[in-house]
Amino acid sequence: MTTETVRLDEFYADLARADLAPLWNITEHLLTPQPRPRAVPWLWRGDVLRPLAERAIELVPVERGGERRVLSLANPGLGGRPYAAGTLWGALQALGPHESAPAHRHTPGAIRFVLDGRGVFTTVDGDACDMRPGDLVLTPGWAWHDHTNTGNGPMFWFDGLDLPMIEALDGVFFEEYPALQQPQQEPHNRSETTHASRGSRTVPGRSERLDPSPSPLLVYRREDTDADLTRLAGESGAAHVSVEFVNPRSGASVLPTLACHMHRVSGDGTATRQSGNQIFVVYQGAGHSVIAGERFDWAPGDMFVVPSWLPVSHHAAGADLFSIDDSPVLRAIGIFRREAVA
Ligand code: 1HN
Repeated sequence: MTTETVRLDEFYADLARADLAPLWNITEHLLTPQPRPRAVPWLWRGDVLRPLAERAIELVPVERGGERRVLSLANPGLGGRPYAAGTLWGALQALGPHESAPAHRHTPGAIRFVLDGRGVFTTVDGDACDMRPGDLVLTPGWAWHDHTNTGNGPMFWFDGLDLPMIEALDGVFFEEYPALQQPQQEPHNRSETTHASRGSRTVPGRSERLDPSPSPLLVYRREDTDADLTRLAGESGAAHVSVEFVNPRSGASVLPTLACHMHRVSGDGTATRQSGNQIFVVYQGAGHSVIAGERFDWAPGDMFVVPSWLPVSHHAAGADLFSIDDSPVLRAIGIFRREAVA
């Protein structure tokens, strides 16, 4: 060996001993020309999810410790982690008749999009928010929350959380409420009474505003969303119309980390891509989406993931899709990109 090689070998050994990694030898791709999400495009069928959630109701109680009866969407690209995408948690939650899920709070923020059933309310910092199919209910980060099913049937909803982002920031805190349930204020739906009429609940397309505070309005009703989409589709005549649910006070996304949209697809949509991840939940109607050239057929109750920067287009004769994405975080740091793809 030449002295040069010996000196170099010694140098690399000394670097490793000093817990240093020379950038010129790092083989994993750090600065990729474009996002390279490890999560893959994936669809979970409602007719697979639902019977499994029903079996969970029969077999698994909702208790302290487990806290929730939740089937998390585990993206096959993420090596067994319980995340739908690198930055997003998505899941189906089930609550049986006369059950409650214990009160707790955590720094990750959550949204619920109700799929089926009646009789559940989620109490958020004392405000009991009644849940009906098609409603969006918020539990902002660090708000106490518990779910109560007063009905005679099971209830099912989609849970979306920013948990993977908060975990990446090493910012997860969790606390149990001292009792199983919080006291509930009467009447229910106080946030709605106070805030629903004080500003718009949705905006066409996507909000450009930013707000570090979550929306004080905690419930967005299906009837209002439906009316907004119907009006927008009538005015624009477009095949695909979308509204974003917004904070009526600031016009920003509902949570500082998560944007929620409802899309009405009638016809063939055009392909777009955006930085950051998206989860879609089919509320009504059947159709299909093409993600990076791969076709995913869907029906009500299906959930699918569009990882960062992959082109997606939606196609249906008439369908409503709910979605969450992490765009408020990318926008807050000035790196959000969205474009049409030919
Ligand atoms: C959580 O608290 C809920 O409150 C749902 O319903 C899903 C997933 C991960 C961590 C906490 C809920 C969750 C969660």
